[in-house]
Amino acid sequence: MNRRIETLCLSALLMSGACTASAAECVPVAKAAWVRLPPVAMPMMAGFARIENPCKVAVSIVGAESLAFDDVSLHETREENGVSRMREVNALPIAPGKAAELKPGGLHLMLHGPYQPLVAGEKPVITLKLADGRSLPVVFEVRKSAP
Ligand SMILES: [Cu+2]
Repeated sequence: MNRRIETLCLSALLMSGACTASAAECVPVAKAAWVRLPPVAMPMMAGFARIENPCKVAVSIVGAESLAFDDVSLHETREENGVSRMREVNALPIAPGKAAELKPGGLHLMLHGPYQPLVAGEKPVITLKLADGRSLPVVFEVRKSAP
C-alpha cells in the first residue's frame, strides 16, 4: 500500500472513526479492450484499449503480462522521417481524471508469441502492472476491427 495513502487513511480514521480506504482501492478502468486479429497467423499482434483514471492520484502503467502470450510489452508507433517505427514505452502515466488511448498507429500492447492461435471472439486476459505495485487484469476481445 502506498505510504501516503496509508497515512491519510490513518488520520481519517483518527478524526472520524471511519476509513474506507477508497483512495487505495481506486483503480484505472479499461474500456473497449481488444486484440486485433491479423488476417494471417502472426507471431506478434497488438492490443488496444482506452484506459481511464478516475482516481484522485496519477497512475502509471509500467508493464503487462498475460497467460495467453509469451511476452507483452507497451509500445508506441511513431512516424519518423516518413517511416513508421515502434519503440518500447517504459511508463505510461495517466493524470487524475484523464485517459490514455491505446489505438492503431499509436500506443499499443505488443503481444508476442500467443500460446495458441487466437480466433475472433476469444477473450484473453492481459494484466496491466501499475507503478504502485498493483495489477489490473483486463479482459480483451479478439476482433478483426475496433469495437
Ligand atoms: Cu509494437
